[in-house]
Amino acid sequence: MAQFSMGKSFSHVAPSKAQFVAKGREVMCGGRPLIMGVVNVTDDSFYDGGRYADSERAITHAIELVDQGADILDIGAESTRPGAHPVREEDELARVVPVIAELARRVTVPISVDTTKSRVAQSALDAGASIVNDVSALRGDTAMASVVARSGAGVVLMHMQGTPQTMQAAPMYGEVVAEVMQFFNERMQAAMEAGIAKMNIVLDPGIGFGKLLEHNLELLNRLPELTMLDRPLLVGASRKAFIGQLVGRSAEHREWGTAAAVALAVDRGARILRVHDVGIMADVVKVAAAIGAGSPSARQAYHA
Ligand code: HH2
Repeated sequence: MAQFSMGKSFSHVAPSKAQFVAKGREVMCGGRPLIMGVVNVTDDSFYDGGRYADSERAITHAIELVDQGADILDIGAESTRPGAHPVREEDELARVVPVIAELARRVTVPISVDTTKSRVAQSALDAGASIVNDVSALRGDTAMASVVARSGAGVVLMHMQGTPQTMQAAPMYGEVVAEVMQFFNERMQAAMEAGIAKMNIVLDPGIGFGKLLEHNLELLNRLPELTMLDRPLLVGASRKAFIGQLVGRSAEHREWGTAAAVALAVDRGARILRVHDVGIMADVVKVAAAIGAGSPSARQAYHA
């Protein structure tokens, strides 16, 4: 059994009222946490690889997710699962841009592109996306920061130790929460120096990205400490391997484990939940957020 160095217990977290803006549109400012629905236009994603690799199916699925309650759609064409093979830029463009262009005509929710490549991000933004979800936090492509800055897009800066090819080989931290916090500080600074406004930034501890079970649990447990930077926190725990390690089930059967992670992440201050199962998790978020809003300090912030 792993030894967990769980953090201190926390007093209830008041919902953040940090504003998140993408291409001039307010995506969030207080209120209940948002659901980001995952659409993988890939054949090798760890859970749904191959299901929506075809653009028609990806579009239909994305529209279903909006009907089920997605507040944001996250469209990606390159798997980041441990050991995934990089996708060539031309292939990523060909998969993701037509899907985003069609969705931009058919849905009103903000569209995010899950990519580390600046040309893919630029084309996705031109096609109607308004958020760049960059799991490399602007480190993968030197032109990414200026693409985001010029467009005024929202950007997700995610923590990852290593790269998807290497990250699960031997993740190591002295103090995982402090290291993620320091990373957030550095990447926010770099983003702002490149001309990205603070209100365009969302931070993400990168559950499963170069982390062992105990690191993922400690980050989720101590999420309130990561809210100190006054930026909305995104958490992507959906069906990930750490849940499988706890419940002994394949990715197909991790929805209940995901529900527990989503509920507790909401209670600890997560503001955007990136999930595959939008319908179920929308209910989980509503109930968890409403219970959280029952404490006096939270109620004040929630209803302000
Ligand atoms: N997780 C995945 C992909 N992108 N982006 C952010 N910001 N946070 C995450 O936790 C995150 C992410 C992995 O999930 P999925 O997209 O379903 O799998 P794959 O990378 O295999 O396509």
